[in-house]
Amino acid sequence: MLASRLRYRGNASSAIVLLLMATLLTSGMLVGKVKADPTQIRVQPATTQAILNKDYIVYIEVTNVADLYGWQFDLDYNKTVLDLTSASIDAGGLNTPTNTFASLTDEANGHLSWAVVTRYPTVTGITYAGHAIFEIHFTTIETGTSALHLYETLLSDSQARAISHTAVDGSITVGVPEVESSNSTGDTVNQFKPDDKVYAKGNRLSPSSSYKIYIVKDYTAWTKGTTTLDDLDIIEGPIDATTNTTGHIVGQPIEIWDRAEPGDYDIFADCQSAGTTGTYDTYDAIDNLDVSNAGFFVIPEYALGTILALAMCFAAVGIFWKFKRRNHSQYEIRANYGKGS
Ligand SMILES: [Ca+2]
Ligand SMILES: [Ca+2]
Repeated sequence: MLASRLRYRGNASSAIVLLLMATLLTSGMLVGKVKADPTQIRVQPATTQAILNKDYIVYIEVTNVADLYGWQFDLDYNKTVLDLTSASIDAGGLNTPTNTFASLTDEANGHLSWAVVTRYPTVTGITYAGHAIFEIHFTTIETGTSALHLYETLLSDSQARAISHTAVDGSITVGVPEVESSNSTGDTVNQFKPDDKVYAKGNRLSPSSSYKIYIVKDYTAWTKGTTTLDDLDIIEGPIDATTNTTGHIVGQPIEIWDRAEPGDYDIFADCQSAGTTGTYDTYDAIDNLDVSNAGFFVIPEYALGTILALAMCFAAVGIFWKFKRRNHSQYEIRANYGKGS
């Protein structure tokens, strides 16, 4: 009796829930909440932090699409930053067989234009949450940012109707190669004492490459493509170094000077695997701006003592003036108060 009543009540609550759901569905409340993700044609990954002289792949991806029968896009990239090495259709983005109607790769203008459609009428459209339809391989050849701009995009269904979508651009940013003075544990140091050992570490250098590293007297006119070893007063080097796949110096920090001498210096890392050897160019790194327009300096201890003494003198003078001004203003207040009464 109790069991059947419970069952009855259970059935009743189920019925109520169903009724509520039906009401919500017809009123559009539930339907409204289950928002379909937008259909996109997009660059993936959207942003890439890159180093010079390395290969990168970006995909053109279509997301949340139903009955996709054909696609089309144009893409612009910066040809001074990126060298296009290949462009190809990815399998699985459309039902096969397919016809390719446009396959333009215009490297002179940094431009791609492709259009592909499933071959009528043998197969139908394809539905998926996300799939790469295309892949592009670039080699990075200059520092800076290249937009990857998608436009003239078209997605169509098996009835030859346009599928509403948004196009999402991407970009590749190529960082500037760096070399930096450091101590033996790799901490950046820009001020050394005579006889100190000077070390160097690198970042975003051309990967899997050989470099020659020089310590030169502080040079203030570094100009890419113009400055050569002839312009520089070489103090130490060349020190041979190699880089790993991520653009760091193998075994860094590496010792570049076993006994530092007083002076202001720059570090020049000249890539031997790309660019022009002996000339400062985009594949090279310089350390030249950390302190007083030099990459590092070596200062005798007596000079350090002088600087400290001078700093203390200035501090003492500052305190004296502050004290004097405060006394003066107190005197003025007293004087004014005296006048007022
Ligand atoms: Ca060079
Ligand atoms: Ca430095």
